[in-house]
Amino acid sequence: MSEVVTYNREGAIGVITVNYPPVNALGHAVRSGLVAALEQGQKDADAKVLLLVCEGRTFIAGADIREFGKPMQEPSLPSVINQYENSDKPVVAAIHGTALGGGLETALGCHYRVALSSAKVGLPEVKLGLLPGAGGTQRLPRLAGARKALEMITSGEFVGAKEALALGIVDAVDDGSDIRAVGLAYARKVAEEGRPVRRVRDLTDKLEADRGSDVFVQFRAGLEKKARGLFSPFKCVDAVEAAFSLPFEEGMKRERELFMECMESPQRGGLVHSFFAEREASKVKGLSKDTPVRDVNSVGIIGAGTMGGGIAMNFANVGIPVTIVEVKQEALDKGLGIIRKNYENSAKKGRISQQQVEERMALITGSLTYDDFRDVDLVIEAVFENMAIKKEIFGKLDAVCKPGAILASNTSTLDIDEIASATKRPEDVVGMHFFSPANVMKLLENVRGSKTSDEVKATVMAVAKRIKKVGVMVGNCHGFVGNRMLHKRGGEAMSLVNEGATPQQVDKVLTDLGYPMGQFAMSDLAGIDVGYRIREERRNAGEAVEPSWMDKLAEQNRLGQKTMAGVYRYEEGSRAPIPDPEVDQIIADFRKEQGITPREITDQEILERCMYVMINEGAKILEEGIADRALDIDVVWIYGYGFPAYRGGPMFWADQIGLENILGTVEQFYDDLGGEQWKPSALLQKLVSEGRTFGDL
Ligand code: 3H9
Repeated sequence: MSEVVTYNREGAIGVITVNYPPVNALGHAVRSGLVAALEQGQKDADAKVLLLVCEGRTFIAGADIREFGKPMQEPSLPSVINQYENSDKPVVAAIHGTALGGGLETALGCHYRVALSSAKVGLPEVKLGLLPGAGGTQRLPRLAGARKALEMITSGEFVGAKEALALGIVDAVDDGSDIRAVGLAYARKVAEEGRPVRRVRDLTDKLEADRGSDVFVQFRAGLEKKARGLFSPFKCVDAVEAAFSLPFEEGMKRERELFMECMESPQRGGLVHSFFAEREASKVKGLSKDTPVRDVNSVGIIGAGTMGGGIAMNFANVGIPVTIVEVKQEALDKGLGIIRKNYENSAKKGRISQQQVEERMALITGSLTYDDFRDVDLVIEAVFENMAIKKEIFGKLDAVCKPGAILASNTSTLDIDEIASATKRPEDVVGMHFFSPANVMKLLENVRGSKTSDEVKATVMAVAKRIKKVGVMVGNCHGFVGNRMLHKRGGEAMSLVNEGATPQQVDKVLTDLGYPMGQFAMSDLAGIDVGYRIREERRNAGEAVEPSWMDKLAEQNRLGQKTMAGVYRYEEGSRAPIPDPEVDQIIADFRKEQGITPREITDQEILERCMYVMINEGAKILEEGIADRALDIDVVWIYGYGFPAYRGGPMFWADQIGLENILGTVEQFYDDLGGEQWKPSALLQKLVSEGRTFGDL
């Protein structure tokens, strides 16, 4: 008998227990154990009803993702589930935690389902570039109808037990907490009432009701917008449609074919990498699991601007009180007003209730004095990028804050060590770099200074989790990981236009790759003055910074979306960038002024210059230990800049292109164009000479 699946009998109930931490995933041992335990239950003459239940924190959370891409070992999951459905003794699945993917499919193969009210169910395969491949696309519509099945399968979102009950996905919900007891009680009821086996595959009423409806056409049309560039959501619709157009067995075959197409798609590889990268990133290299974590039960924020306000919302959203300090009452009132407006908008969209708006607002207090930071556990400074001001602020914080308070800066570029030097407690100083809009973007780039203590590092990573962000720990350098790479891409994009490309051409290459917006649309969003100020500062510091047509935009007060004109122009009430002939003229004049004869630039050159410059910089970032692993860089780009998760992040993408190809092109650009950014990274050269990849590091 398998150790991970056991069989025992309790009265008339044969109990099949899965115990495969952490999430009871359906690895080979579990699949074969399930078959063996079922056989035992079938043979056990005293077992009238069988119960499938799991130990630990959850019911089966899906197929074992670590087995993907390896040869499949029998028994396959569809065949295991088939055997459960074919059982002539009723089988009850008792669900706690999350029944996901293959886990929910296993439960759907059972004849009855009972769930704790705290449980959730879902088919999240689409988030891994797959579709439910063990009958989910055929059985779920038989219980929940076409629309709900399509919604769940194409979005991958979970539904709570009560909703699952209303939809017919589970048969009973129990408020108890002991799943074994709840399952046994339900199974006894099934036995006592002599309920028959009820096979989902034989149910037809929901199929009849939806057959011939235009719901599939509607869904495909909706996905054209929502799932741009993605492969598997469309295959999910095809598979669900097969439940309506084909008999069960044929539908299962169709599901299998479509599942295999998804399995072989490169998007599956990228999305699975992203899944594990996100989880690995939370484990900081060199930081012991047992590192103590400080309590963070109150937070102070300096600055009620866009960043400060957005940061405050993250804490209020999870019930942590926040004090925001501003210099002037007017700025404070304005900032608090914007926060309220954001919450009210969420309430209007039905995302939160009006009561939640009030509860969250009640957690946010405005103040004009640092004295109110006396008792807070964490302060985050979010004022504009100026070292002298930041140092002055940190000096004041050092004087006011209690011992053990964490002093964090939301700087996106500046030296954390220099900021820390303004205090007598550099071990408590750390960077917490949020991405705009801070209440929406998932990334939290935590920056360690040279003296930041392990306890503080562990705490800010824990804070990220608590406020539902994806935390990545990075080292201290200009721009850290994300902006350091972005600045290289920005410089290259600007030069490409100097040389002959149009901004729209550059942006299109990037959006075709899967970014939600291109470099220049992003500059308009962030403000053209931001980059201009940085270039001016560098020029004033004596650096040789190329002149640019973008300087001209700033000088003409074309500052981006906020002035309705930047690289593009904008119309009232819309954020859609519109190409502007005035900008074409500015660019043409600039080229003339600089004596540049524009040349034809191919999309391939744009792709290589914008992306390879980032990869080369990413390799330097790894070389210098600013990022610990290539996957940390991937996570920064996926969650901070919308790099398409289905491409796995820029470093994973580079491995797919082939590092040898990339190095060859980087060397060529270094010869042709020069510039520090094209100097090949020593790590990239080393990996190529050893035939290794970033993923091997
Ligand atoms: C599928 O089922 C295909 C079928 O339709 C067809 C087959 C033919 N496998 O997220 P956490 C690990 S596709 C292997 O930190 P939480 C995870 O890596 C699958 N490992 O915890 C981590 O490991 P570590 C459909 C898995 O409480 C640990 O478990 N299912 C799997 O925040 C804890 O994870 C899904 O897509 C897995 N399936 O969230 C569900 N799942 O400790 C994916 C987790 O070494 N999983 N691990 O870092 C989740 O959504 C969340 O993990 C879950 C728990 C909600 C379950």
